[in-house]
This record gives sequence, C-alpha cells and structure tokens, in this order.
Amino acid sequence: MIDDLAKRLDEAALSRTAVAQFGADAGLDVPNAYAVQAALVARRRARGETVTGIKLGLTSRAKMVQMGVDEVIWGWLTDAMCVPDGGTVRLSEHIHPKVEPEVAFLVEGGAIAAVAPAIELIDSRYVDFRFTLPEVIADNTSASGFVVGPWRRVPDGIDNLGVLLEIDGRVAQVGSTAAILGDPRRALPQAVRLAGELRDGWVLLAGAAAAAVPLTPGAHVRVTVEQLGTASLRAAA
Ligand code: OOG
Ligand code: MG
Repeated sequence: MIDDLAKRLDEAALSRTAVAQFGADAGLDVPNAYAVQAALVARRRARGETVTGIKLGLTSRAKMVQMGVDEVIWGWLTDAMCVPDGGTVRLSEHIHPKVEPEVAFLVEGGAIAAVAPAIELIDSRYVDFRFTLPEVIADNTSASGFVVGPWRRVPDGIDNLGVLLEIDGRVAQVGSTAAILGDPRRALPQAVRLAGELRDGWVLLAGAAAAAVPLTPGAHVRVTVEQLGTASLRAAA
C-alpha cells in the first residue's frame, strides 16, 4: 500500500497530472503518511536526486486557515528542487504551483549558522489543492521548489521582521516573521523533533509567513524580509 501510494504521487508529479484524494480509501494515518513520503523521496533519490534539507509546513495561522489543516508538518528538499535566486520556474513542469514567502536557515553543527529570505514553490499533487493532514504529508507537504536569497549571519531579534510578497511589483501578501511559530528560530527545535537529526549544510525552510499565491505565466515574484533582503524568481510558461 505504502509503495503504491508513493508511486501514484510520484507519477502525478512527473506527468503534471493531479490525482484524486486517496486517504480515506487507503485508511491513511499520519505514521503511514510519513512512510509514503519516505518511499516517495526514496524513488526520487534512486533517480539521482540528493536531499539538501527539510521544510516545515503549516507553521503559521495564515497557512493553517488557508489549507484547513492545523498541525506542523515537514517534508524533504532536494537539489532538483533548488531554483537559483532570480531564476526561472517553468509552469509547464508543475500542476498548479503557488508561491509563499518564507525564511530559510542554514544548519551547521546542530545550530543555525545563517539566515536568508526565501520563496517556497508548492504544488499539491491532489486535485484542486485539497487534502487532509495525512494526504499532504504523503505528498511531501506539497513541496515543489525553493529559492534562497543571500545568506547572512542571524541578526539580533528576527522574531518580528516585516515580510512582503510582490508579484510584478505589486504587493500580494504582507506579513511578519512572527507569524512563523511566534519566532522563526523555533523552526530548528521543531525540525529536530519532527525529522530527527539535521545534517551540516542543510537548508531548513521555516514555513510561510503569509498565505500562498498562485503562480501565473510571466509573473515576477519577489519576497522581501526586513533586514534580510530579497529573493526572487520568474515564471515562464
Ligand atoms: C502545504 C504546505 C504548507 C507552509 O509553508 O506552510 C507549507 C500546502 O499549503 O499545500 O509549505
Ligand atoms: Mg511552505
């Protein structure tokens, strides 16, 4: 059952075709869902992808309300998902992608070594971006890509920095890093609790500071986090 569900989600991503929700039929619970997620990432590693970090999801009220799920979840980041800052994302390689403003941490020696503004690209493999908690976990928490802006040493007090998501220079979302677990630095102990050990050099995406916005052809997306700078991407058809 686990491998079959992992295959369904993997093939949905590869073929850019959303699948129907299957959690109820499969009797999926949270532990099984993380097993599906692990099997899904194992398939991708077998194709040559390398894990480069992890992400937290639903760490903010805005996202919990938007998605109707209210528990912190986590998933894997791989080298294939990394979009260079200012780089291009092809919509044709996704199903119905959205972007959300995030904060990224660089992990060294079990601690946070650096921080950067970030954009997460999420792309649920389920029809209409609708899912239950176990379903979104199985789907690697909708993770599809990420952009990390310039790293810098963590300034004092990053618990209430303004966050802006602009599309073509127009403000699409505003928020604060306070929305992320009250202080985004709490992402580290949460990630250790959920995922176990974090490796040196891994990226940790702390979660969105505001609701996600659909990505449309030609859109120029820019996330600015006060004191941390900007990260951007462009969407091509
Ligand atoms: C689930 C992933 C949530 C976040 O930052 O809260 C997430 C989804 O919204 O599809 O990545
Ligand atoms: Mg996210």
